[in-house]
Amino acid sequence: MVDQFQSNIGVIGLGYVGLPTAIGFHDAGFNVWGVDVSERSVEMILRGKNPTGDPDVDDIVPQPGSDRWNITTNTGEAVPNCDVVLVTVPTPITHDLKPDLSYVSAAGRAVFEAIPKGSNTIVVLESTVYPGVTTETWLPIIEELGLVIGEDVEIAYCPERFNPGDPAHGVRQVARVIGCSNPEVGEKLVELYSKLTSEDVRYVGKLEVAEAAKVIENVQRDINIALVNELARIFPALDVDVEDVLSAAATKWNFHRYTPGVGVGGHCIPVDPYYMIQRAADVGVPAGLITAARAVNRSMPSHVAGVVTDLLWSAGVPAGDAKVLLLGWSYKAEVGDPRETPAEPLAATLIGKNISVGAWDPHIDSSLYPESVVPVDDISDAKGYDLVILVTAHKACLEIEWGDLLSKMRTPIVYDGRRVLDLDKLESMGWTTHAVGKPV
Ligand code: SAJ
Repeated sequence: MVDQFQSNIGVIGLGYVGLPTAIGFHDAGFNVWGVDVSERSVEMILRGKNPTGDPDVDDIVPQPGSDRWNITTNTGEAVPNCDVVLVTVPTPITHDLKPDLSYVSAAGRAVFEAIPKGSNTIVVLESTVYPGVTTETWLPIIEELGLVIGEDVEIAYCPERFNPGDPAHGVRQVARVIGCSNPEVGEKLVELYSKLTSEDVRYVGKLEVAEAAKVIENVQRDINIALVNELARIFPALDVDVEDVLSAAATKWNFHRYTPGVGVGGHCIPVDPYYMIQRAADVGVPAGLITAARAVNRSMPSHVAGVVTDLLWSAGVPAGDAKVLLLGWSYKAEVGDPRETPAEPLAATLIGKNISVGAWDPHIDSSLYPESVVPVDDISDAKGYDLVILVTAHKACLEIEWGDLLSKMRTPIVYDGRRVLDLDKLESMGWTTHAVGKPV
């Protein structure tokens, strides 16, 4: 039975993390108050529909009728009903690659303004930030509103660890860490989150420890991917396929296998390192490795565009007349999410070289493509292309009718930007094949 103290949970922000979190607590027996600024999202959720791009959420949205499922655009209506409020709002970066904390600040203010005096409501930030953000952003608002920590409100940090498009790592299957200056509150939150996930949940001390843990999880991933991307540029020059080298190295028990690609996209991996870089800069400590890894990963789309351009010229395709088709636009397989997708700079670089670019991605609505990209709604309509780049390893991309596409190509060149295609099989069909990290 759910602990009476913590039976009312608020979730602010019902996106790819907040909605599954709200559903998870609802399924665990809690009264849930979900809030989102988007009328469209609220309306869809109230109809039992999934407004996020993650297909894993499609069939778990509670159907209308549950009296424990309250969805609204009004934070002020929801918060007074809640013992604990979780904030799962975006933490993007600005155009000059600085952390954008405006959503954290706005959501915090809306929550704190609605907290009843004396309720000691626990407010937990889940969004990815850098160490110090929760207190630096929220304490001034709490003080301005005359709220007292320990009487009216407590704040804590519990990073979301959710892997879109990966049903094995949903909110109910991932370990969690909780940071809070008040150990008693920390332990209460351990008890609460232990009702959401079957994995390990632990109190790790002050907020900054939990904030830092989350950021470095993604920094480490970005650096690891940058290593294989850098090797994917070195080994072809040595006439060696990087994938052969990585597979050989991966026979060692503690070699972590990553895969080179056309780039690193999404709202986590290419974003979070900038939070760490910013924080290091704030305290005057160099973050050279983290910065260099970002530069390597950000350079991949233009690197691939350069290789592809050379392939077109050496195949005799006249400059200014070439047509390239991108298979996949989303940043990651099996999700429909264009945020920070490497497809965008890849297409822009090719178009900048007077190459016409078409894109086909069954997970992405054509309205999301940039103006300069020609949407291909049905892959069987793709004809007259000189080169196809596999950008996103969607199952649908791997399973297209490669023979049919081949028959419609002007020049039958395929470039595997994710190292997932059976290049020998494609060669046997008549394709000329190339791939990231493979000698030309
Ligand atoms: N990528 C590569 N090579 C790799 C792995 C990924 O190029 O070996 C690219 C992907 O194509 C994609 C980008 O990196 O463009 C990010 O891929 P990702 O698998 O890391 O996917 P994300 O961004 O959804 O990361 C999520 C994150 N989860 C949370 O933030 C809760 C991240 O922390 C997880 O580590 C990651 O899932 C995961 O474990 O898969």
